[in-house]
Amino acid sequence: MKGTVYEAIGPRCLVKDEAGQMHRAVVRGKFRLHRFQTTNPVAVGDVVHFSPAEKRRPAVIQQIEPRKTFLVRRANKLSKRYQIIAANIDRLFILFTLTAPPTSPRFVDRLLVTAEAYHIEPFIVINKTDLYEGPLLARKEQWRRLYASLGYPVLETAAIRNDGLESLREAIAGRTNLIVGQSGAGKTTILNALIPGLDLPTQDISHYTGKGRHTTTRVRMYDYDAHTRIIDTPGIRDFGLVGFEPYEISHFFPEMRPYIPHCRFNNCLHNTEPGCAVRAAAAEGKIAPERYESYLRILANPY
Ligand SMILES: Nc1nc2c(ncn2[C@@H]2O[C@H](COP(=O)(O)OP(=O)(O)O)[C@@H](O)[C@H]2O)c(=O)[nH]1
Ligand SMILES: [Mg+2]
Ligand SMILES: [Zn+2]
Repeated sequence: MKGTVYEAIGPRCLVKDEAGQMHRAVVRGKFRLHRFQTTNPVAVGDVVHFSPAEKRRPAVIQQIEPRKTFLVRRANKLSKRYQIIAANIDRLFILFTLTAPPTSPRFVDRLLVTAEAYHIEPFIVINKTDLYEGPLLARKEQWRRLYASLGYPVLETAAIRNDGLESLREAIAGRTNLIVGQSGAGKTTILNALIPGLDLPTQDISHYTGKGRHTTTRVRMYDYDAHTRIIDTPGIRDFGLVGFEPYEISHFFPEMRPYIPHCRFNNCLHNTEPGCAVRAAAAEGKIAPERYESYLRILANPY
């Protein structure tokens, strides 16, 4: 039988078959799908082939289809192994708030780069628009213009008042979507507003402890409608860039691409190299200083 993984904890997972029936299933043996080592054999979003349960035996996963896209993070700080967080994601919705809490633009850029690297379509969702007045409203406009100028769709929502949800509904339709944002940005509020009856508790525990980055988290996929799915990643703040060389990172900044061929060295890191066209463009204001700053930080620390 064929199905899609909705929840995965180690080798155990919940699989929905093509008729909509849920199955508890286990993975036996090893599947190697990537150049790097992974800690989890199956991930939410995986398309799998399995043999159905028999008497006392659970369903067994026999094959995992190659992942069209995936997101990873390092299993822990020192590890060379990686955890696949979710697979076959079409769109990444990055929540951005200017207050309560202010979202770090570095965080947003890291996620945009990850989306570019793994061929997932990113959307910026500016949430809590009900709170923006005066200088905050002006800053919100600046960020909106910057992200739009890079070619990213920007949506604006006040999830608490159900404002702007229509454009969000249109953007998720027919796809597998993942919503990510800093703790407190309104991820859960948006999920609850989109899916009536879901009733997830708002305010992550991680919000209070400041932890939760590498703690056990339950990634779970929810059906929005028959063709649309939303993946929740509670406690996961950001993802790692795995499988890329340092000189490749600038290619994930769309505004840098036109300048890269004009650098003196073709493996230029756009840092201190002489004859760097990207650094020159940043100095001339053709690349936003905030974005160049994010680039240097990601270069120094890709995780
Ligand atoms: N003012 C305002 N508050 C919001 C909005 N969306 C969410 N919140 C509040 O922000 C807090 C954190 O929301 P939550 O959904 O738990 O954030 P999460 O940590 O990203 O899942 C809660 O108190 C929500 O009621 C919004 O659009 N406007
Ligand atoms: Mg939450
Ligand atoms: Zn350069």
